[in-house]
Amino acid sequence: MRIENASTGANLRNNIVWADNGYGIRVSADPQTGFASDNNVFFRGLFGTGNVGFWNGADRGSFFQWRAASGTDTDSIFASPLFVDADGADGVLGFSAGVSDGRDDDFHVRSQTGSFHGGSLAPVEGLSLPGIPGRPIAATAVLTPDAQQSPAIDRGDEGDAFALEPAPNGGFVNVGAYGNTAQASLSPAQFVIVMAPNGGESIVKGSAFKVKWQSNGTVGNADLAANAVNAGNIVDGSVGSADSRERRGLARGAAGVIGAGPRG
Ligand SMILES: [Ca+2]
Ligand SMILES: [Ca+2]
Ligand SMILES: [Ca+2]
Repeated sequence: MRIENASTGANLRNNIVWADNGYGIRVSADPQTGFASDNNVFFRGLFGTGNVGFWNGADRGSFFQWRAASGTDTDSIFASPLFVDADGADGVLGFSAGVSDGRDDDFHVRSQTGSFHGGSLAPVEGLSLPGIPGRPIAATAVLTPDAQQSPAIDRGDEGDAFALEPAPNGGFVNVGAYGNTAQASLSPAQFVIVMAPNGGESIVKGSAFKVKWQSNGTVGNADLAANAVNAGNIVDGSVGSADSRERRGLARGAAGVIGAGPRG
């Protein structure tokens, strides 16, 4: 994504941003006014030269560099979105002249509850004859449970619409192209997703910070636990009610990882 030409107020939410080369988000210096970005899933391949972002005239290669420089994406993560099959059965990503029109590329995200393999929101070309194009037809979607669970499911902004997603939709919009559509991947009956902090943040010792999660299907309070890499605990006040999705922690150690789950 390129933000440029003195545009203001750009707000990027609920996107899967995968850049093996070039930039995931490239913000030139003049349009930073009002720029906002959050609830995204970033990724890049191991062997690419891609940068997560470009900010203030410099490459921000890693997600942590991007987040620290831009001050955005506190509720975003860096993880494989676990597409069903991004390059499809033929192993070719996108259109390849004379080989494939790219319809086999499947950007639904994997769900153990089920995802819509092979479906598409746009029509594809039906049976054609030499010189005679086929009619537009709908690709057939087959609801299929996957072995893995994509981190994009229910990670979207809590204020964004999700009602077009089929049940069970988790009560939150999915990140990616199929969020809030009839082909959104299905949610588990019960889940807790820790939105922030989710690893890699720098938090000044003694300062307060926000612990935020999104959950559905849980009853009662949530238990928050902290595992400090260095000495000391990272969270003070570990219990919040289930419908309060934000609590404040107090940083005591130098670094740590927050986990949360429904109270057993
Ligand atoms: Ca393909
Ligand atoms: Ca493939
Ligand atoms: Ca959802």
